[in-house]
Amino acid sequence: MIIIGEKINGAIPGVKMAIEERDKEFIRDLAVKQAEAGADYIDVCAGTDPAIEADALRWLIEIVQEAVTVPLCIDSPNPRVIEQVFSLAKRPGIVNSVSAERDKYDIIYPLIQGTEWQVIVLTCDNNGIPADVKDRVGIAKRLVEAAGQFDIAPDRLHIDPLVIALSTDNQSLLKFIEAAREIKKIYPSIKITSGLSNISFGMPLRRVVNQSFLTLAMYAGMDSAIMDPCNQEMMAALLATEALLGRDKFCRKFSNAYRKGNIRAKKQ
Ligand code: THG
Repeated sequence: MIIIGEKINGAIPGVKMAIEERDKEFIRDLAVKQAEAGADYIDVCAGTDPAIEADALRWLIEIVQEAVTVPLCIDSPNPRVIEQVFSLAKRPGIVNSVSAERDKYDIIYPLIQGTEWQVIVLTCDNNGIPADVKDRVGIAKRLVEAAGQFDIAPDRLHIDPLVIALSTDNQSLLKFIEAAREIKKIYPSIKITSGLSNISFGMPLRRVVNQSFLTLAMYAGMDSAIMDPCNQEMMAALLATEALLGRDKFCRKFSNAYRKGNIRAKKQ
């Protein structure tokens, strides 16, 4: 599993305040902790105020790169902002994200053409997330074909089929799985990604629901997750699932993470 650490996000109140106060230590600490916990990429999202977003993102990117060598996942709904900060990145990472809104991929695809950058592709358009699996697969196809025009191969794409809250659609996970399988059937080398917390919106015991989602989604072929790597129970579930799926020889990764104190369960 590819782990994209989600903790540096201006939507989280503590991070929002740290950005406003330009509290370097707070951000550095989040970068270091996520790297130590096993993040493969560090998501940086400044929040949505367009007036300050680019400046804040520049500041975040500099701090993260000073603190760790883990590559970035640059997270903004505004492709013009991504364009402005892109050249600051010292090593290829992931752009988060494009969707079927043409003005987005028209900017992002040329930006990463001829590089090793990857990109997250949301299967939504101006009308939002389609309820229907067929429509989501259709959007994915359109965006993969468009990427091909810029020599961006499917193995550089993470398709995010955008999970709807289970409390609004009781078929939500089943649709996610069906979309993932359909898309992988067409493009076997493509990656499927997802955030882990949308599924449980409006439910109690969200962590349990998120964890169960992770396990089932991994079994269905999810390759990467935008998640909190410092959540030791979630990481335990992730590594246990990897081992159970035969991807952890002699359960070495699981044992090492336990020894390092990176994973735990509430009660043994
Ligand atoms: N898909 C894509 N990008 C995304 C999302 C997605 N970016 C934003 C979001 N969804 C993922 N990021 C977050 C960031 C923080 C939290 C949830 C999603 C959050 N964090 C809690 C905190 O830090 O306080 C802790 C959560 C925990 O312990 O598990 O709530 O879906 N492409």
